[in-house]
Amino acid sequence: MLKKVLAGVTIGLLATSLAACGNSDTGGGAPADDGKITLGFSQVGAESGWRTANTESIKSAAADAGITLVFDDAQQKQENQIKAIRNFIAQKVDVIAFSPVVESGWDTVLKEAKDANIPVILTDRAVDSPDKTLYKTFIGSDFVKEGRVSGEWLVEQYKGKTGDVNIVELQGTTGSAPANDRKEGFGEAIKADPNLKIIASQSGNFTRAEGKAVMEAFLQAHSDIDVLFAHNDDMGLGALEAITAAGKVPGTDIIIITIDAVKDGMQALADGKFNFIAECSPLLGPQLMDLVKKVHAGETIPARIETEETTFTQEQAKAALPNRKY
Ligand code: GYE
Repeated sequence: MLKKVLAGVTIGLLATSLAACGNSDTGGGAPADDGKITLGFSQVGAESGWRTANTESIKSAAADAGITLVFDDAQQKQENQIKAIRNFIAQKVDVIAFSPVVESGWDTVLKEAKDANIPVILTDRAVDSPDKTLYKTFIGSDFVKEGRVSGEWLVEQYKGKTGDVNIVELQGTTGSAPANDRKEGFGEAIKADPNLKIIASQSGNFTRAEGKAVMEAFLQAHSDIDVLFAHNDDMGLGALEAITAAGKVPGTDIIIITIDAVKDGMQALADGKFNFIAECSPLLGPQLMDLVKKVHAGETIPARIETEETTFTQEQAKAALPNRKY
């Protein structure tokens, strides 16, 4: 029985290699496929305006580039992302890209992709794997810089003034690269003025609902909040509701700094409710598709590709708002 099966397998293999020979004679070379690249993309979720714009950018850029996209929404759960990546490996996609919800815990699944010879591109968020050969490149923002420019702006506002400045911080998703890095950059920058003190810091998971709930708790615990630093616009927008409900005027009684610069955030800034936004661009799709093609063709690419970004004051937001696409 076993012999028969083995014989069958051998014949099957022979037939395949003969077919492959035939292909190369006609200039085809590789095993038959439709010539299209299939990209498996595991998205974090749909937690913010930034994320929605990022998903749209990736989907439309894939369509424009003629790349077949297998898209998975992990709903902010690492276990879902690991499952999605394993599915991509089983489906034998050509390239895997993903935006890791948190930084740690990826080595095993990335090793599986590497063993299957499927290149991986990190999009938007980084991983802390010491083995840099587990992925081809990282494309996204310098989150430390975003935190730093936010802190530097604040230091400027209080230059020459005396008295404590009480800051509350709404952190992004616990353990995510943008939360870790923005906290670090901001914390470093405000060291320049010893009056600036973070009196409370908690995660609002990058969502409006959690931003609002955590800000309510901050306001109940502290009557003397001067500044809110929110790691994204959405948490800042949620916090606006809590601040207004507490009888305070956002942008005046409490200075508000956020990150992203999505349309709703820019509107709040132009309306005087926010005071400063550090931009983080979600429009990574076209660049990602370009990299997918290069990686698939075996071309060497830079290990890290950073997005160019700016910052906005209230006046700059008013000027930029009419042309804001997302
Ligand atoms: O700032 C936030 C989103 O990873 C840069 O994730 C991204 C962040 C973005 O939920 O709004």
